[in-house]
Amino acid sequence: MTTDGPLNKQDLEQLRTRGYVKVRAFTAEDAAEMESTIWRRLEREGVLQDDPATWRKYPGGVSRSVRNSRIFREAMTAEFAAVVDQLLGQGRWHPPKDRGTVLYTFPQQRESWDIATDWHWHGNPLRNVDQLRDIFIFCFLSKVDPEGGGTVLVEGSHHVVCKFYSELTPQQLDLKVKHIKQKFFASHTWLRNLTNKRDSEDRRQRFMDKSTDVLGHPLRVVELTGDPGEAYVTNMSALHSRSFNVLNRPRFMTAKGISQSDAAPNLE
Ligand SMILES: O=C(O)CCC(=O)C(=O)O
Repeated sequence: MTTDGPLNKQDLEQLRTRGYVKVRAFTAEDAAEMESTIWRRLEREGVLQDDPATWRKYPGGVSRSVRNSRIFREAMTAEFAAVVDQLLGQGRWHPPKDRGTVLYTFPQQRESWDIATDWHWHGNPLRNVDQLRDIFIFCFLSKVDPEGGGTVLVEGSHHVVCKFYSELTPQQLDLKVKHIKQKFFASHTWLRNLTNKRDSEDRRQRFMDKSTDVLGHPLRVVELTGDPGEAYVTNMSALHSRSFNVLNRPRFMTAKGISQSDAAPNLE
């Protein structure tokens, strides 16, 4: 990671301490075209943009077909590529072959917005213990306002996940990831409550309105919100979860991991 690039010192410090930073990944026009591509796919399933009565998730998902479209393979600003160069090193990452999994949530009938309980991280946190090697990108295709279904993320959690992993014995590291995750969430009351489906009282106040010290790091849930084409570059070891959409328009985002390659850079 270098200060030579679009991210300034403050951005880099935020990514290091909190685990996320906002950048622009697509132009607003490309984001709109990506959203239209998703609607065209949904319309084949009878889910019509102009008719909220048809807005329901269909079991097949949309990712596979839209990811093959030109816009999903090509959209990326030069600034975004420069950000990834800055973080992972020029020549040390391959531009992904598409822009990732489509995340969409239609408005949900709920009394109020709340913090979900199914949290996870991606990849192998041991790779990110001493330096950032894996990033996970959340992009906004539609405008996503608070309580509009934007992914939620635990600020600071990459430190705790990486610390937990680095203290596991070789035998524990051999366990299935599912079991390691169970062990992790059982390791502190705050994490246990965050993921407890029966925990329902004042979750926003306890998990979002203030930080709590968990294993030496201040943790807090933040909601990712933004405008079409904006994106959060996050540490892949940061805890995140789907969220609820209690507004009246669908949320469309994409998620994609990018990893630093182990091979030496080829800058020719
Ligand atoms: O739907 C969401 O916002 C959550 C996405 C997510 O957890 C993931 O892509 O790993």
